[in-house]
Amino acid sequence: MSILLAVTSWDIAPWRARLQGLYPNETIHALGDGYDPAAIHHALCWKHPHGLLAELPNLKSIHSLGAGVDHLLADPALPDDVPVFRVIDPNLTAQMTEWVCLQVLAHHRKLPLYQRQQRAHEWRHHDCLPAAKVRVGIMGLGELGQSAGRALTALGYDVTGWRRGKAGVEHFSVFHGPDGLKEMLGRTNILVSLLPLTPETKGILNASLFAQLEHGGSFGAPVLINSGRGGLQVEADILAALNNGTLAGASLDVFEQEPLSASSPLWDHGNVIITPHNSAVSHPDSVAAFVSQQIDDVRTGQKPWGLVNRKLGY
Ligand code: OXD
Repeated sequence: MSILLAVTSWDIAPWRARLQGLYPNETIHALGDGYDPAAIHHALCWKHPHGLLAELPNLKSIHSLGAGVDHLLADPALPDDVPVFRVIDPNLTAQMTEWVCLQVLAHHRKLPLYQRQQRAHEWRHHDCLPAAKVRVGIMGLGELGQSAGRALTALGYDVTGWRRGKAGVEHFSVFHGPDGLKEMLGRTNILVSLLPLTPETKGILNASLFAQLEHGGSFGAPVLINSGRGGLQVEADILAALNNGTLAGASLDVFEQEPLSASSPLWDHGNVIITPHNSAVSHPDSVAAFVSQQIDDVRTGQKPWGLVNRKLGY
């Protein structure tokens, strides 16, 4: 039985070392090693070459090494009969919660404006609403959205969330379905997107959605925060909305094309905060431990945590 690290764009050495420590009697293969395809039972993937998994005849499980699984489901030759698992890692969740809180606080407390004033050596105060009067709406209430919502609630924000289906109870009000989305957007000052990328959510962060956010209240124009996936957003619409005042600002960790082109006007927009898709980074220590539990569960016939519903796309 062997494990394959089907990983591109990351340094696999720490992953291999960590997994070897967890499975001292097994061979941990990586792309480019001369492995026997029939010996691979578990594939641990991050942006694997499409078609590769279909060539592993004895594959028992496919694991994403990140929270998102769109990189796996985009493979047209993904084997139909092999379960796909995603990572639910407290370390990833904590990082994402930190990033979302950082961005909400930055826009609420006008950090981009004060940074511009600092560069101009300008000492000027601007009024700021109390957190309880700032309405944060979270689209996507998986592990990441729920955790961010709880932390923002603890900071005193007026938090609501939206999910597609009805299930689940949170520490804050939850809307669901298309009508619920409309309702939540209409009362949202700061929109946080933590949605997965699916055919249904592609391009959902667009001009028509921005127009439905709350405008004209005491917060002023709304703010967009997206650390879900770049494919959720229409960047031309974000720029237009920033330029015509439909949006007051944005924090973006993900982009339609990554890395973001050096010529994108988003870099230079005064109220846009850009991070290079690192709001939550998979660390081998915690993620390998989580995935090894999934592998052990598959091997012993248990139901591992994190099974992906391929129809829903997450
Ligand atoms: C993830 C990511 O899916 O980092 O975890 O994008």
